[in-house]
Amino acid sequence: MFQWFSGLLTSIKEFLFQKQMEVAVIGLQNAGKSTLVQAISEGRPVPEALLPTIGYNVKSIKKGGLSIKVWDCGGQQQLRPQWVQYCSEASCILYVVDSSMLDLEESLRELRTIVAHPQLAEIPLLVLGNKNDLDPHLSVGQLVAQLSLKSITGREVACYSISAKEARNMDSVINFLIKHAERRRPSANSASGASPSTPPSPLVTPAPAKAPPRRPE
Ligand SMILES: Nc1nc2c(ncn2[C@@H]2O[C@H](COP(=O)(O)OP(=O)(O)O)[C@@H](O)[C@H]2O)c(=O)[nH]1
Ligand SMILES: [Mg+2]
Repeated sequence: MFQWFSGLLTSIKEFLFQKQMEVAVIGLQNAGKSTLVQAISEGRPVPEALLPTIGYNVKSIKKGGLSIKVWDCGGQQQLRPQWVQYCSEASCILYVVDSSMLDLEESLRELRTIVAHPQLAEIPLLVLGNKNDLDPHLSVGQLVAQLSLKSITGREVACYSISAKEARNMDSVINFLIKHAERRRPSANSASGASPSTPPSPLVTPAPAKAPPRRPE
């Protein structure tokens, strides 16, 4: 009886106080997005390779008082135009890069398209240089330079070096998510709805007042 009651209390507490957020994980195919989602979810290394993501996967992850709905998007070229729909309601965007691939030209091109999209203005961006267990790999400084991250303004941008496979640096990723859990989604913003701490950006235009299109079903 007591167990049942305390279980009920926990459920009510979670329902009332649990913070909710949505996160979009994007990046080229093979960057390690699905492995990252698994590493965040399970908090331990992911030794086995996962099947390629066809379309997208959605996963709900609970971390302490935070409930995270993660959109793991396919990275193949024909799927990339859909990224914007998954990102448009996210509290933050995780952009995963294979840092053992020393040429980031294609990744840079796709990142530029995403950050220039008016619907995604202001959404915090975390760039993750994955596969840092492989040598050689690009350091955070090299990723910042090659992806021109300092030129992205009007939103918070961070860059970490990780290994999803070995679950390295997952705490930093989770802390970034926790920090942005309460951010209002762009669809809830007014046309000029920048938060006071984010200055208007010369690169991105404000989100339009109309509601963004829904994700593909
Ligand atoms: N060495 C290494 N391999 C990784 C890492 N993360 C993912 N991989 C491998 O990269 C391949 C693609 O991973 P996957 O998560 O499916 O990539 P996605 O296409 O971006 O979802 C798989 O063989 C993974 O095992 C990592 O941190 N280090
Ligand atoms: Mg995948």
